[in-house]
Amino acid sequence: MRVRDPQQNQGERIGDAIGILRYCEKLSDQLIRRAPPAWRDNDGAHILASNRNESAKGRPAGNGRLSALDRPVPAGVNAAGFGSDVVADALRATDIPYIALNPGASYRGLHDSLVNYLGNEQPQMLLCLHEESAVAIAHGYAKVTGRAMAAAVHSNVGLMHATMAIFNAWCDRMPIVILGATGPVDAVKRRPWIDWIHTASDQGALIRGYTKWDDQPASPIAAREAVLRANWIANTAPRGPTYVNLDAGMQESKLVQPVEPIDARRFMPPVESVAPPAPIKRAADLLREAKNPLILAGRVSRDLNAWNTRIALAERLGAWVATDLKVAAAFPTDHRLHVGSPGTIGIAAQATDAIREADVILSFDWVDLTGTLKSVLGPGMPSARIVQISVDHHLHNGWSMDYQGLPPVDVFIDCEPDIAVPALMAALGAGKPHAFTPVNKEFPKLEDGKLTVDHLADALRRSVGKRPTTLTHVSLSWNGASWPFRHPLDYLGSDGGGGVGGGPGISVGAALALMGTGRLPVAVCGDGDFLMGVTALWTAAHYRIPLLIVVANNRSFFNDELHQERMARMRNRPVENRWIGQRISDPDIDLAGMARAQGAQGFGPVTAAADLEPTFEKAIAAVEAGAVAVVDVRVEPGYTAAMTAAMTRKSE
Ligand SMILES: Cc1ncc(C[n+]2csc(CCOP(=O)(O)OP(=O)(O)O)c2C)c(N)n1
Ligand SMILES: [Mg+2]
Repeated sequence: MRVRDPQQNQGERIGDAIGILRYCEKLSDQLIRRAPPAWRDNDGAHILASNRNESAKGRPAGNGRLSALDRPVPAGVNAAGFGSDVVADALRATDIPYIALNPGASYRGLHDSLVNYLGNEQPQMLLCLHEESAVAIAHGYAKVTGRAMAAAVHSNVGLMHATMAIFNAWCDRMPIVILGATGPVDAVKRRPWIDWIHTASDQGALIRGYTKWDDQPASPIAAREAVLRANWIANTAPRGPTYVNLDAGMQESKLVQPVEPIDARRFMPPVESVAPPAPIKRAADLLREAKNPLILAGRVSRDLNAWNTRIALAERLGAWVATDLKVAAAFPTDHRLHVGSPGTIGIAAQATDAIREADVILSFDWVDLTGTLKSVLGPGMPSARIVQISVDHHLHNGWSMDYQGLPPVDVFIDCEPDIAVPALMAALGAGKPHAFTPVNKEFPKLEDGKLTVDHLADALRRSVGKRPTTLTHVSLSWNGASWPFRHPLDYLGSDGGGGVGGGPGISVGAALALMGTGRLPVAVCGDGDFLMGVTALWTAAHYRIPLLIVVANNRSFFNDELHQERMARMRNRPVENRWIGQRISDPDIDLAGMARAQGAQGFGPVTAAADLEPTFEKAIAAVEAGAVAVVDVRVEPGYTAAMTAAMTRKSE
């Protein structure tokens, strides 16, 4: 017998098993017959094309360079023999190329199936040093592809480690299929002590408030269905993480009879939503008459066509457009219609004016519409008519308030913005497009003799030059004015849930998805963020995933220094104590050394602005040669004025 090879055609596959084995093989054939076509082309167009509900072209598949790593010796297993083999087959049927994991005995059955039954291919394991980075990597992968990757975590404790990353992905509306496990549900089968502490009667309760769906299937057939459903639900808008908890007893049980084959595709039908015609017409009527329309461009896809249609709509309407660093690039930030520059917290002054003056506000699933309107207009009813395009309400639950305040809305369009925008264009009908040309927006002024985050950004931008670059993450100190976004993959948004420590893992996952696209993945992390998630680097180094991480190292959890300053001012206490319990110095941490220790290349600390460009150039060369590179830049503490003002507001 030969080990199954997912790349072989059905006809070529070996079928020398007999009897029951042959029957099981048929099942597996059904499940894996869709050997994914090459996902990538040279210019990366695969991820620019619509990446949902599409033909197999848009589907992610494994990367050739990675699949040469961690090869198992052939195990000679050709047929599903155990419960976990059926789960593995189902996972392969989803076309998910990778499963990021930290191991655990609770899923040793599945682990064996992935290695010795599937041959560690499709999905290929990505070993992680912490469950938080396993989930963050899947999160970052989804940010680029729009599709779920898998992550596997150990029972109870592994899931506990993973929770913050799951919450981040949930708030970011990113799909992930998470597989977990529990000690045998049947107490008779539990080993003393360890199986008991790692069994919970309702493990899913740990994460039910911030996952779309979870299940604990009791049989291999039920587990197969659960995996397919988890993938289907995670990838259907509004997207989010799902969780399947695999009973160790079920995984390790021998199949007593063959499992009936199914056509897995029929259990994951593409959910195609359409723009509702009546609200689209009402919105078009409002927008046609608007004197000062404003678009708040929030959660949208990485699709280039959709990006171009958004630009066409804004130009057709002559509408101002605001964007947000909490989410990925939604509109060219140096387009003349783009107001101000995007921020994570707080709105640029120009965007504030546009909100005040707007008579119609068109929201493309803006993350916090209520909060944004209130922060500018105060608590009263806004006089502008409001059109909200969103499917987010389908996800809201009573546990997490990440849905934000309930906005006043005049026309509600219940579909994704990508679908509504072309329909709006059609409903608006012919009209003279407003002729606008891109403008040169000013970059932040750099203060002599200092090394600030603006200096870092300026030198990084120059060093990157014309290379297509994806900012996979930015620090809280980042100034949106320092880096224009001109393409949907130029920026991937923030961590979603405000969970510090997500930056490195998310960036590794994004870099994985960008491999082979010709794009340079660059993360800018705060030192606090970097230190909390730093072991994600080892996974990138081991799997040869090129990535540049620049640490905006102010040697502090500086965000909270501002909060302590605020407290001190409000209470008339000494402001100079704000650093205590915040500063990460004495000793200063050797961040480049932490990178080198994990097989990455470390540069710095850079302490003079003049050294930035030469150092970045070396680091970029290393990344282009396939390395993970980290540059430690010692920046002065400080945030943008808008961010500082929004953060330190009086809260009574
Ligand atoms: C898991 C987690 N712990 C704590 C916080 C509170 N917090 C918000 S920002 C921040 C500081 C982050 O430090 P760093 O990444 O260095 O960015 P800086 O503010 O220094 O620019 C902290 C501790 C959080 N959001 N998430
Ligand atoms: Mg810091």
